[in-house]
Amino acid sequence: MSQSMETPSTNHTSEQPTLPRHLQLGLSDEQVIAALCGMQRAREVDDRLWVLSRQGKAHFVITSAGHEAIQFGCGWAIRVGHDYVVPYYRDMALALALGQTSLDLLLHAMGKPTDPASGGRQMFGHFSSRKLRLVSGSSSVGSHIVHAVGLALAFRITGETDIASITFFGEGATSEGAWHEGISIAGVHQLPVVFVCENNSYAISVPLKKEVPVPDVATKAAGYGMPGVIVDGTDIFAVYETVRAAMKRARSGGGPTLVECKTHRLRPHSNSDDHTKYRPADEIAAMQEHDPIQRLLAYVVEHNLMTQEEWDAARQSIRQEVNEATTTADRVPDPPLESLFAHLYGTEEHDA
Ligand SMILES: Cc1ncc(C[n+]2csc(CCOP(=O)(O)OP(=O)(O)O)c2C)c(N)n1
Ligand SMILES: [Mg+2]
Repeated sequence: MSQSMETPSTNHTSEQPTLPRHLQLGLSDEQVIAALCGMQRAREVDDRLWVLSRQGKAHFVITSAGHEAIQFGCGWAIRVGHDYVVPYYRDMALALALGQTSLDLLLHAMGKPTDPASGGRQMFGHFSSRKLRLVSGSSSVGSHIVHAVGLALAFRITGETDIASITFFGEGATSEGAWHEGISIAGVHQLPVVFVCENNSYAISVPLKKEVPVPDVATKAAGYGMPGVIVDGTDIFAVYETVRAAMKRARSGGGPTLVECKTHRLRPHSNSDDHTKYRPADEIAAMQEHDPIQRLLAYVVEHNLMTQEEWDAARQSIRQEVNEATTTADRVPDPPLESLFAHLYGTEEHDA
């Protein structure tokens, strides 16, 4: 190896060693470790849900595997309990990043009356918390975009400043009517809202080329009067840097931004799907190389934030926590039959 190749990485203008990426972004070692553990917790809950589905205990499973860096990177950029967050069904890791727990998610998945999202009323994936300003979405793809834009319009009408809403969706949603209607209004009024597209190249079995007419969703932004930015969605730091700037811009009256985070859906769309029927085996194998958890782990080990042994112990304790949460959630009695029509529009209780 030549002398020059052995020289440690330097900043050539000042000759100072280059600061690690997280310190450049103002993130502490502890924040990075917490995000890595949170992403692993999301993956562990995800794994558990597939098992519970096989056991007939979780009726619906929708995976966040492969999207964790996007959701935790955005979690850093959101002022929790202040900004409004309008997620979509794939945002389980985001719910954890904002402060929900493994138990909250398991109660939700198992339809228990103590489910904090909806008291067991909603299909899994409708994350919700008043305290976290996490707004329950609708199952109809793209329809929640108008909710996020409506919130931003409400801030404008009521004169609330230094606040933004942020909404999440897949690239398939950008072909829905509600998406166009919502993002148009945001552009027309330059509202304080950030649009985060989690582009995993598939809408269930439909590949990108058949659902989106352009290679990059971000280019659509130009037609709605806002900037569009493309980010590597497996790089938590790139996501944070971009979304932090977009949120700052929105909160300070600069208008909306469309951020496209490119990633991979590492698993089938849901427990009703088998992606081996439409994805080539080599594509499925190759995308495992782009696992965002492995990417952040490599960074953490490289910068001596954690040793491999510490990581192994952390993983063990996360699994233990998810095991305990599963047992706790499983022991909660199911809602009584008499409550079947509770909280439904048009019922006596609701009308009273
Ligand atoms: C209006 C509407 N059409 C179809 C569906 C069925 N559906 C649920 S998720 C989904 C795929 C959406 O893909 P994308 O927006 O790329 O998000 P991803 O699931 O890939 O994260 C479809 C077609 C639906 N829920 N609502
Ligand atoms: Mg998609």
